[in-house]
Amino acid sequence: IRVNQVGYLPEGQKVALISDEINTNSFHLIDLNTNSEVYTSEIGSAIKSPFSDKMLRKADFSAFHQEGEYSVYVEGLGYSPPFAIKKNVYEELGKASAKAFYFQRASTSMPEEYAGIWSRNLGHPDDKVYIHASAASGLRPEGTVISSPKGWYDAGDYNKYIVNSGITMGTLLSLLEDYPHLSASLSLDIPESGDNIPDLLNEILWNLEWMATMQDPTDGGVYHKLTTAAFEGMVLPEFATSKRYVVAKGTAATLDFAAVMAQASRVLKNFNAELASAYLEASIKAWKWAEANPKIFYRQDELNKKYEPAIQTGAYGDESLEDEWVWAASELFVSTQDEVYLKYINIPTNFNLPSWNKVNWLGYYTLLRFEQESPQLDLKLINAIKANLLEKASQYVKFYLENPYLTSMGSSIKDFVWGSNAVVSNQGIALLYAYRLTNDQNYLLAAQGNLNYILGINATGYSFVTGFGHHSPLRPHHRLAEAEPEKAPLPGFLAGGPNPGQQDGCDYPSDVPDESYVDDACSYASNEIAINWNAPFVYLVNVLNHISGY
Ligand code: 9MR
Repeated sequence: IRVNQVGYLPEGQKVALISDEINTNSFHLIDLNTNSEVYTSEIGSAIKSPFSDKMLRKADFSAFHQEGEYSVYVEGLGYSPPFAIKKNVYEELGKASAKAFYFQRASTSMPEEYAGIWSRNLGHPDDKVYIHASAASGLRPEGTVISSPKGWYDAGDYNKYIVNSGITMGTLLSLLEDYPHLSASLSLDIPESGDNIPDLLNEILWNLEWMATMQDPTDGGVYHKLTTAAFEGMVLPEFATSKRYVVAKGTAATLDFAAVMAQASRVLKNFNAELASAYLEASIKAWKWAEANPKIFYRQDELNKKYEPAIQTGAYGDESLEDEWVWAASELFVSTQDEVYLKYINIPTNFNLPSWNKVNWLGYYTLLRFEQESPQLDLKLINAIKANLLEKASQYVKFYLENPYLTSMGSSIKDFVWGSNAVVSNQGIALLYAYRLTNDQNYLLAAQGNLNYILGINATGYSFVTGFGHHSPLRPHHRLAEAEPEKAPLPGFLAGGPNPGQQDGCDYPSDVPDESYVDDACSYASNEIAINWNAPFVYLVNVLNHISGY
């Protein structure tokens, strides 16, 4: 019996999913505090799972509104995991998913006051980072030492990658721009809490300050990543002391940097005007470097043939950069109102979901957000953005209504990629934009369906966020967690999710796409955590909590 293991809003839609292994036709809602039955109803007819032979049936208890702790009981099957029905039921989860970024901070100790049982000593000061042979240029020959502190660890590993910081920052900054009140009220209990800057922005600044150091001040180009040569062991940061390098500058990293800095300059304007203008300047400088160097791809294997030491960490290589141009140009256009950027923003002919290597729609979302303030924008462009977004969102709704898991996830088999939980989260964001455009409740319901999927109504039965739900990941591929296996995993982190690619070669319980998940630290392809997966989840869960917070 699959339920949203965190819970349901009193007035919201409430559905559980039941596997058709039994003949029983009714289900019962059990109040776990009084151990009594409070509601009973019929189970719906069986629908086949799109990916396996499983037959699934709906148990709808939307008509029940009483707050409390419950379980769904079906004779012959037993009890579902427990869940709550409660106002603001996603509030703690929303905070924890944002607080997860604090836990990912490099270059700091983590006192108990903010980190609880996950307190730790300082690691990765990154005040002595080496210019790798692949990055040598001008005033910075190979071996030059630079300082590049702060930033977030990318994922389960301890490296800091500009390309992946790009989409992560774009997503979080967009949450600040789309829902300023929500963002201002999100209290994260971090060292900066209580100053006059929203906690979420303070958290973002930790990574922004690092990103700023990744630009070569002489020419404006941006280093692709800051990394050790090989991945570190499963140890705490203070013991992960291998030499760290910045490697080759690249066009993708530089354009992503330009986009983030331009967007950050808008968000920061009201809080720190000086920093805002410095970041806008950095953005323009990066843009100019990219214009002069439009095809510098990060090709790790080729670089490894030429330079030492060989770099074995995450490549984030991307050779199709039209989308990066669109994103950077959109952010720069909105921040500067300079029409020179417009010619880089092509009219979209379809919608593609944001991912670390496909970022054009981050730009289009921004243009939509600033439609009113930007009369220079071609109406054809704006209309195409809206039409393509709504077309895709309607397809998501259609699939959500038809498939037994009641989510847009899986409308394409390609949804189940490495980091599929970022896919379901980003689909949720697209649905929320469609809802903002049209006020059509169906988009909102489908977005909620995606949250339900993440929190338990999926083929694996896991709630994919550490620390939330009765059956959630205990062994994520996360060095901070694996270094101290006696502790519960750090909370608020979204696992990568089902991935039939199974590139890690671990022992998976199933090869079926939506079941290809294993809660084992071995499984970096299905059970790693990553900043670009948490960011869209932070957006989805906090916005749903905010707009349906009855
Ligand atoms: O999220 C990335 C995924 O799309 C790629 O297929 C995969 C292999 O290149 O890499 C993933 O990113 C990892 C990065 O390379 C290193 N840090 C951990 C990231 C999440 O697994």
